[in-house]
Amino acid sequence: MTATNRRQFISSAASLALFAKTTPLASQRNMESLREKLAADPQRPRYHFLPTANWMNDPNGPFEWNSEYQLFYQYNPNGAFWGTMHWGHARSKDLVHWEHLPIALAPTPGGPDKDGVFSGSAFVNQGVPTLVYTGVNPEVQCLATSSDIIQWRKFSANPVIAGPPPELNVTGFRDPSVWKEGDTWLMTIGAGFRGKGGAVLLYGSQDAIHWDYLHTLCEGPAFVSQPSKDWPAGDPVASGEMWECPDFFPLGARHTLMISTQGFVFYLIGSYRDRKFHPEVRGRADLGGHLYAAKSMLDNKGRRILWGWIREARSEAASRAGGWAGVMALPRVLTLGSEGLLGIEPVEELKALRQNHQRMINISVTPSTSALPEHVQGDALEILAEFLPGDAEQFGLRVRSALDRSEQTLVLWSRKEQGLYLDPRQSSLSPHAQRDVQGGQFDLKPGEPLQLHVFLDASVIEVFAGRRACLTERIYPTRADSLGVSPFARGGNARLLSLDVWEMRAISPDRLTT
Ligand code: DQQ
Repeated sequence: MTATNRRQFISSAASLALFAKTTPLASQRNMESLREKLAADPQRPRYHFLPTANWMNDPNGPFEWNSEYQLFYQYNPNGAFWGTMHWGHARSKDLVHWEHLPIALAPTPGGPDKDGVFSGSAFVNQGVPTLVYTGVNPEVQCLATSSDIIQWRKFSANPVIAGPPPELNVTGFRDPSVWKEGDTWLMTIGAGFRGKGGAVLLYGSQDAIHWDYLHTLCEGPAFVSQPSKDWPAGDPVASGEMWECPDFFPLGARHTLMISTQGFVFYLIGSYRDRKFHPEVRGRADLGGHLYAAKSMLDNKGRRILWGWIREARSEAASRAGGWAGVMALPRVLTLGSEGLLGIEPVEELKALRQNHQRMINISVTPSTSALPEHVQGDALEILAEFLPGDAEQFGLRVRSALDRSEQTLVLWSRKEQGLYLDPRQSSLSPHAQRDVQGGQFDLKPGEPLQLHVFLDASVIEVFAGRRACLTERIYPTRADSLGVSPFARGGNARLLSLDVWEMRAISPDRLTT
């Protein structure tokens, strides 16, 4: 038994013993059968973070404490559906392996968060780890502190902000984020105005308890004309009149604002003067259709790390039947990229999971190419591919492909659109799976190879392209042989300069169920 396995065994044995002592026999049996089901579920990722069971959505308050990454998340302990929002909690020494911790925050009956502990952030005030979050009905901002990072005590005078400035008439008032400038604490809160668009409200404080409204940090109209279909029409989030989970931070010599609205995550890069943000460029932080509520942190190595919630793209009935919903995206390092746009790459710590490397070079890819010289397959893979476009109209990788191609997913670049896409139309035979093509603009400069960095993990696919774009999606292949990887080209020939494939080790023996 390796040291890691031994540690995992001891910690799961200890939690089993505690579980056995404190839980009635009938629910122990239910839990054990759920645990077995989850551990054997082929759709459940093996190296992405996710809770032991049930529903997860937004990442909340990521920060480093005692050299450990603390990750909180919106969590419903009552099942694999949205509702009764709590803050789940986990920590990691390496951004890859996780230890589940007790629920950090739960609604307090009769309190300002009685109907849900919604999203927020973490900050350290005079050495004390502090969480700031939204209580709902009505939306108000609250604080909680901890002396051991595990037990969180809510501030006795919550809420610290009892509502938006009444004259503003906002569409929403949630998802606070706090930082310090000189002696002044600042807080952003997501909001918006009907008929105008989204907004980020800025508050200031000297003690992080008494807050004054200053002004809007930034406002803006809808980002896209076609929002995600998953938000009901008329909802201010769907129309872009409510910006959720604003995240504002310096990046290189500029400032960046991340916003979740209309079903997508957008970034704005610009300048910050007199406590006002002036955006100059903007883009999609992810070209897929299922990454949302992204939230960043600065780690001790000085890296700006982005977390995001990967939503399900299957029916609620399928999630409920599965017993779990929602996955945390792999941590991504943000940089100020060339031409002032966002640079985005997976953290290098993920390399620790690589095993069984295969490498192939210089392969001509034509419309009749259907396989690689070596057999490559898997549903937990890291793939690094570099293509020269040649004269192909479209080219890329076919993944999770069944032997008879009845299931397959395409990652492709299209010359006509100068775009990067994921085509999941044949990804699954299940009637419960959404299968919309997702993607967006991705220009290749003349002579520039397309670098695709793909992570496959059961129902998750994350594609990083050229260190400056990312596309995250969910796919639900049903067939046991839907594992194949091969290149393809249409309307001409491309060249696969190199292909590196690693199998990825699981981060726990039971798909993080322990
Ligand atoms: N999710 C939270 C809200 C936030 C939304 C509730 C974004 O605080 O606005 O679970 O996904």
